[in-house]
Amino acid sequence: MSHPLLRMAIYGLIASVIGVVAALWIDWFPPAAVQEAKDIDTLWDVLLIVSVPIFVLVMVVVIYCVRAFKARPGDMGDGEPIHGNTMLEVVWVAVPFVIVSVLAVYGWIVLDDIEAKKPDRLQVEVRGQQFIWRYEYPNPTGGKEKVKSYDLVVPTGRQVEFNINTDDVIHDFWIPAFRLKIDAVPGITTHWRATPSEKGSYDVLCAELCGLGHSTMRGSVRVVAPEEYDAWLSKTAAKAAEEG
Ligand SMILES: [Cu+2]
Repeated sequence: MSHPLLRMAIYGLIASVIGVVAALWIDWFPPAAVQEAKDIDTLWDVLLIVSVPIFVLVMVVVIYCVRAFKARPGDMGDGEPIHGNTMLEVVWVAVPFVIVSVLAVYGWIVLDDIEAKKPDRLQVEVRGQQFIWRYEYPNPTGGKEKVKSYDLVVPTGRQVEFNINTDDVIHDFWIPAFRLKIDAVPGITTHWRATPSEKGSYDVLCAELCGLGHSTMRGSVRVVAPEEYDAWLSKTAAKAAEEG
C-alpha cells in the first residue's frame, strides 16, 4: 500500500470512477428532437468515458511529481541527469495513437451513418444574414418558385436536408436539439441532414460570432406532424402568392 505507484493507481481509479459517473450524470444537451441524436449522445458518452480517466491519469502524475520531487528548503542543486526511457516513450506514443485512431474511426462511422442521404428527403434552404435566418421550401404545387418564410417548420419522420448559405458574413446554423451545426460561408453551400422525431419548438441559434447583433440571431424551429407541415406550407405559399 505504501508503494507510490500503487497509491497513485488507487487514487487514480477512485477519481476516475467519480469523474466518469459525474460526467455521465451531467445533462450536457437539451432534450433530443431527431432520430440521429441517440447515436450522437452515445458517441459523446463514450468520449467522456475514455477521456476522463486520461485527464485523471495526467493530474495524478502531475500532483505526485509536484509533491514528491519538490526542492527541499535550501536545496540549490540540479536534478538528476536523465537519459530518457525508450520503453516508456514507445508506450506513451503508441497508446494515445491507438486510442485516438479507434475514436476517429468510431466517429467517422457515426457521422457517415447519420449523414446518409434518404431519397425522399425534404430540402430546406437556409440563408443567414445579420442578424436573422430565412428559409425556403419546395413549392407544394410543384412549381419552381420556392416558398419563402422567416419561420422554420419541419415534419416528423422525414429526413430534412438543410442547404445553408449566407448573404453577408460567416454565420453558423445550429439547432442544439438536433445536435448538429455547420458554418454558413459566403460563396459556398454547406449541408446537414437530420430526421425530426419529436414534435415541439426548439431553439435555432447562430454559433459563429457574426457582428454586434450575434447574440440576438436566434429563432425557433417547429417540429410538427406531416399533415400539419403540408397545411402550413400550402397556407404560407398561398399567402406569398397573394402578396405577390
Ligand atoms: Cu450569425
